[in-house]
Amino acid sequence: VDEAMTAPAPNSGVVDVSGPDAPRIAAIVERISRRNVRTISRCISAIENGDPIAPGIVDGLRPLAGRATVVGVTGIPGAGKSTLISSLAERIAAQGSCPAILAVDPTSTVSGGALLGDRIRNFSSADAVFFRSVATRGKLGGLSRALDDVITLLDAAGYDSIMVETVGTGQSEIDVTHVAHTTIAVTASGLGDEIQVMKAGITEMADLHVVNKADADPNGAEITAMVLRQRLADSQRAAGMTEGANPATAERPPRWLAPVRVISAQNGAGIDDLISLIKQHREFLCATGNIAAWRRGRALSRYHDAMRDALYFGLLSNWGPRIAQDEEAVADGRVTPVRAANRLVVEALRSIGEQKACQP
Ligand SMILES: Nc1nc2c(ncn2[C@@H]2O[C@H](COP(=O)(O)OP(=O)(O)OP(=O)(O)O)[C@@H](O)[C@H]2O)c(=O)[nH]1
Ligand SMILES: [Mg+2]
Repeated sequence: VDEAMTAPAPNSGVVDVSGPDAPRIAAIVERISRRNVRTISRCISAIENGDPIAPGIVDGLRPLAGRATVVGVTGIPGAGKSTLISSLAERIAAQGSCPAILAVDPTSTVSGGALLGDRIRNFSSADAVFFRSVATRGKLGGLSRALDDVITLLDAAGYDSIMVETVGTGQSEIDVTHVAHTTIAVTASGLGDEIQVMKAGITEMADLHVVNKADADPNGAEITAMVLRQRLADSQRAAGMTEGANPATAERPPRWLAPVRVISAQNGAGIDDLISLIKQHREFLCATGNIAAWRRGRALSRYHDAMRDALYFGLLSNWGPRIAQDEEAVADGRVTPVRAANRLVVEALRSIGEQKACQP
């Protein structure tokens, strides 16, 4: 199977999951379902590299996935995200669950893994925790699609608690809210928090807020928590005014009021409480039907991504010489990029239509 993973990609450009590639994919899926860590790692690399076989494997794993709780942890650099995730993972593993940790690095195109490694290896239950940092080679669709697929893979492999750390700058925290059931925003006392908190767009998107490092500065942490609670109350009031009640029942849809907790990731204060809040939030999502909507949305967005990929790779492999011509014309400025691309797609689709019309 490992040879299968490294075999050259087939010429079609798109892996045919129900055709000749099926046995190869089935074998890999089987090994992942038995939680073969080596195969899991290679498969994550295949996803990162945009290997054409990866989407087919992930599709094969999809029926096995759907049990994991996915927790996104975001926040300003140095707030203690990694330390918090380590504490959570250690506690969750001790309770008999099987955690996996992903560190997302939007700035790096090389997968490192060193970020969390040292800390996690200190665990008594180290083998139970899978960790990995995820980057992309910038080939395909970027980090959010890779992250979505890696999560499906780990879920199918039986990791029931998947935690994703992202740096709270740029696009990455937006991505994590799309793949996570619960997003935790971490801030800390002594980091110029008030201002940082105000600036961060994540404030309104997070489901749980923690103010970390309470051990080092208990008063500072309480003050930061107060500012945060005030800010959340203000934005919830503003949202309540625009959010329409159902005129038939005069009922507003149930809302989750994001709790704010003061913790110490380092000495473990507040970690058990946080684990129970994560469970409560998941129960809320199930009870309100939000989780079903979230699942549908995730599947649909993956469908549209896959359609885009299939079209793109199909064109690359079947229209090579024509694309080479277009590339030269675009580079020389004889035709504009968008016009060239549109013309190609229209012609390719028309030719598929004509082939179909010829068939009985
Ligand atoms: N006193 C104290 N220090 C902490 C606590 N949590 C984390 N730290 C320290 O804060 C520093 C940053 O912690 P990390 O967990 O690496 O923070 P991070 O948010 O993952 O940082 P980046 O990944 O670089 O954005 C480290 O030196 C930690 O030891 C805590 O609860 N109390
Ligand atoms: Mg970190």
